[in-house]
Amino acid sequence: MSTIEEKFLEAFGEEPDIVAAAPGRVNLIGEHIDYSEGFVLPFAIKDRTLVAVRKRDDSTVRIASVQRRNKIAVVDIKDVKPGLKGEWERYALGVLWSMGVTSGLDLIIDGNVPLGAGLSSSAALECSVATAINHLFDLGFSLEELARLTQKAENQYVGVPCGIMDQSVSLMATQGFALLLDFRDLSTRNIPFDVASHNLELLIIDTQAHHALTDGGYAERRASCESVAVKLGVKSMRELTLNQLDSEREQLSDTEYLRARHAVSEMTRVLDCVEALALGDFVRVGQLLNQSHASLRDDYTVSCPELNTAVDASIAAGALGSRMVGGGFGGSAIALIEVSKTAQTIHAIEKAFTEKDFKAPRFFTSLPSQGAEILARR
Ligand code: GAF
Repeated sequence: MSTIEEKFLEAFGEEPDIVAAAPGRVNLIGEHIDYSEGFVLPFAIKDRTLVAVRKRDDSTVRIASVQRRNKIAVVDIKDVKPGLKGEWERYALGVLWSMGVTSGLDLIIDGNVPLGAGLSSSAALECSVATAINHLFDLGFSLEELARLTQKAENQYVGVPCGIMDQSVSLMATQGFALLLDFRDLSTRNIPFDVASHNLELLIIDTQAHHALTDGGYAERRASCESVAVKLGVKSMRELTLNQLDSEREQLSDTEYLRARHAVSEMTRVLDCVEALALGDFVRVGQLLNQSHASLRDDYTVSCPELNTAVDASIAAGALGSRMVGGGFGGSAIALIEVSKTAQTIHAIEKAFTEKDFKAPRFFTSLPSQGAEILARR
């Protein structure tokens, strides 16, 4: 297999100035609370997106993708603003826009983060480009600033109303650790996540059910949390307790109450999970994963039949815990399982999917991996 430098040379006839990489992620726990100033506990997966970039002397931007047979998108950097039509390359162009790039570039993208599986292939793409550009032009943005700029690209340029979790972990993760992120101030803490030495593994189940944050369900959940905050006179769900929510319930619609109950209870589960990990209590971690899934399914209603089937089948096959991850409405679930039960869990999930006539799921596993980095520079 040729290197990304060779692929760049093939596409553009010259060598790149810089090569960067950024990973996808799974979120162990803390779902749909990044936009409510909550805590989350994701880790970077081993699959990542690579980008090779070269400066040009004019204002042309050319972007090729190995996965799309080197189809090259060509635009003038002066035209790169929200509203410009395009396809996948908008994720890269949005980052150039949010970082204020004004000169021409050639870029080639190559990656193996599964697309549409809820494993943040878009954040991996954005963060690889942001990392390369930051170093190529010596812009000196901190990781926190890069997280905000890549989120801005996705919100304002691509038009997806995502929070900032995926970009943050793709940029800031450290190998061997899950990343506790506090969205009040974007502060972080590395939490050792060593499943292997407990003979456990985290199975990632891509349900292959459609997942798109642009479909409206995601924005609707965000809006519910915002309206609860306004009605109860707080800045975000972070300031609420379950007691307070119960005592002020009559001010909220039933749906708002349930959405807020998920957000408030999920924040507690994240902190409980950090505590359980510190004690090496994976049985407790499993219980918290199960509770998180039930809350996302019943209170936040962002699950779907395929995700529920994957979770139920994992638990029936002996998983310590299982839950949907990411935005929901499709995408992936995770199951915390004993390594010796991997084959039987996979078999049980496949069987349940066949019985329900669902598309066959795909399985992955990953240890916590390294966040974005520069791989080469000339
Ligand atoms: C998606 C979003 F992009 C994240 O910001 C986060 O809200 C997640 O859904 C749900 O936890 O991945």
